[in-house]
Amino acid sequence: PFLQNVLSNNQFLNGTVDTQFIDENPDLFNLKPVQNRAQKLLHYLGHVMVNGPTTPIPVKAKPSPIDPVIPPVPLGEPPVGFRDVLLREGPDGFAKAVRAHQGLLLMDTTFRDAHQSLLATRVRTHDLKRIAPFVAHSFSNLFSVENWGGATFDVAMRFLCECPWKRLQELRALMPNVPFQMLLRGANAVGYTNYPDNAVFKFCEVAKENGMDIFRVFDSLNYLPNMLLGMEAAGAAGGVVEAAISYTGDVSDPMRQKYSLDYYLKLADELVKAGTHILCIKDMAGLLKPDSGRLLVGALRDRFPNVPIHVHTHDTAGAGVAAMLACAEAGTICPTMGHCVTCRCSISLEKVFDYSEYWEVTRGLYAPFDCTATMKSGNADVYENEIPGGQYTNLHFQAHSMGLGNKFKEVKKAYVEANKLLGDLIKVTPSSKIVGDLAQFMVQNALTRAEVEERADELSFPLSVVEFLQGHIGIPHGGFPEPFRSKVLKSLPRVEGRPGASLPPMDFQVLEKQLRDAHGDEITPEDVMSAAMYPKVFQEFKEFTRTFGPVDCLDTRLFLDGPKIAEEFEVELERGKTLHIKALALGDLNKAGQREVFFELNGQLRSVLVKDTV
Ligand code: 3PY
Ligand code: ZN
Repeated sequence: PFLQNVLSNNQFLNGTVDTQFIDENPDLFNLKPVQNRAQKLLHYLGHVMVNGPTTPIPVKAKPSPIDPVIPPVPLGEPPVGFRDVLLREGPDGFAKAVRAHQGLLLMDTTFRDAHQSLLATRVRTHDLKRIAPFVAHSFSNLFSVENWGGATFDVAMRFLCECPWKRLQELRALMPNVPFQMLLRGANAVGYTNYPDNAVFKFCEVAKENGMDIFRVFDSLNYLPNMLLGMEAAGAAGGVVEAAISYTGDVSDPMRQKYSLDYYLKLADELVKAGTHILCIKDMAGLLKPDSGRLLVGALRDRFPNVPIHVHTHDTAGAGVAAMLACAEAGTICPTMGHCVTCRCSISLEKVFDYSEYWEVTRGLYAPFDCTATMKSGNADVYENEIPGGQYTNLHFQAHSMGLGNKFKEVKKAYVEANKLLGDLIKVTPSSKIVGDLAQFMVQNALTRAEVEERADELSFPLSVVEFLQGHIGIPHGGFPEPFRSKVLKSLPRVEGRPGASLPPMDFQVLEKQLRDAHGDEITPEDVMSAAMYPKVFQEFKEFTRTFGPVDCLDTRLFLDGPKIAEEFEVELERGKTLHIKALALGDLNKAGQREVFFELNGQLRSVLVKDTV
C-alpha cells in the first residue's frame, strides 16, 4: 500500500520531488507478488496433505518430529580463512599456501558427498543455510567445504524442487571466508554423459561467477582426454583445479594389478604435467586400505614434493579412519597419529560436537531417505563389489522400485559379474550406473555372466550399456571388452576418441530464446546452464514452481509431510516477508474427486481445492 500511494502521488508523478535515490535503485521495484506466492504454497501444502509428498520416498519412515537446534554464532563477520589467500593470490598462490601449511587440512563433505551417500542427496538448501554461518565462524580454517556438483545439481531440481544455483549463491553469502569445492564429472560436467566442450567451459564459468572456488575434476573411466578437458574448463574459468584420480582395486594386492601402483603414478604424472594445482585420490567406494594408502600416498609424495595431495574416501566398510591416518602419515610425516588428528588439523573438537549434534537431529528429518534403514553397519562386501558411496543407497532404492528389493544381495553379486563383463571398470558416476543397470538387467532376466556373454548378440541390453560400448563416455583403461562389444553393437556406430570432440557446440543464444519463449523473461544465465545440462528436468522444475511456488522456503518436515491439522507455522519467503499459516481442516471428497483444504493465512481464511489422487 505504501508503494501504491507513492506511485499515485501527484508530486511524485510530476517529478517535483527528488527521486534520485529511486532512480539509482531500480531493483527496489522488483516486487514479487507475495499473495500469489503464498497461495501457491498453500496449494502445495494442501496437495501434500491430501496426496502425500511429491518427491518419491524410498523408505517407509516419517521425518522425525524433533527440531534441530542451531548452535550459537557470534555477531559480526566470520574470521578470515583460506579463501582470503585464494582471493588475494589466485589459484597458484593458494596451492602454494596449502602445500606450505604445516599439518593436515580438511575438506568438509557434509554439504555434498555425505548426504549424497547417506541420504540419497536429499538434504535441502533450507537445512544447509541454517548451519552455514556456524561453519563459517567455527571452522574458518577448513581447506574447503564441498557443497556443490556431483548429484546435487540434478537432485535439487528433480526431487527437491529448488534451484541449485540459488543454493550456491545463498551459501556463498553466508560463508564468505571458506573456499567452496565442487565435484565436476570432467567432460560430463554435472550430468551422466559427455556434453559438447563449450557447455563444460560455460558451466565452469557460471559456477565460478556464482562463487565456486575449487573444482575437483574426475572422469568415470580415468580417461585422460576427458579429465584434461574438465581441468582446462575449470582453469579457464579461474578456478582452482584439483585433478582427481578415481581409485579402484587394491594397489597392494598382487592379484589385482589392472589398476596397479604404476597405473596411478603414470596417470598422476600426466595430471601434474597438465598443471593441476592439487592432486586428488578419489576413493569413492572406500576401498583404500591403510597399507595401500600408505603405499600410494607415499609414492605420490616422493614423486611430487611440491603438489598438495588430497585424499578423499568413504567409510563404507568402516576402515576409513585407519586409512586416512595411514595416508596422513605417509603424506605429511606426522610425529604421531593422535597428533595428526587432534592438533595438526586445528579444528575445535567442541565445535565439532555442536556441529554433529545439529546434523544428527537434522538427519532425522530425512528419515524417509536414510540408508541406515537398509544398511545398518559397515559393509565389508564393498571390497568385492566396489560400489561407490554415492551409488550404494541409490542402487538399493532403484532395486526396490523395480521390485528387486528382496534381491539386493543378488544385485550386488551381479554387479561384480557385470563389472567383469564390461572389462573391470573404474566405477563412479556414470560408469557405476552402467554397471548397476547391467547388474539389474541380469537379475531381472536371471542371467549369469556366461549366459550374457554367450547370448550378447540377441539380448536387448539397457541403453546405457549399449552407449557405453559405443564409446559415448570415453575409452576405459585396457580398452573395450571383446568379443562382447562387437557382439552387442553389431553395426551400430562407434565414437572414435574423446566424445566431446565430435559433438557440435551448444548454441546458448538459441537455448535462451527457447527458454524465454517457454517460461517468460525471468530466465537467467544460470537457468540457461540448468537447461543445457538437464532440459527436461529444468522444464519440469519450472512448471512445478509455477504451480506450487517457492517450496524451498518451507521447512523440511512441511515440505515432505505437510502440516498436521491445527498446526501453526511460519514461512519466510524472503527477509522481512514472513507468512503465518495455520492448517485448519481437510474437506470431504467432492463429486469431481477433489478436497477443499482450509488454512488461515496471516489471520485470514483461505482454501485450496486439491485433486485427491490417492
Ligand atoms: C558423483 O559423481 O556424484 C560422485 O559423487 C562420484 O563419486
Ligand atoms: Zn566421495
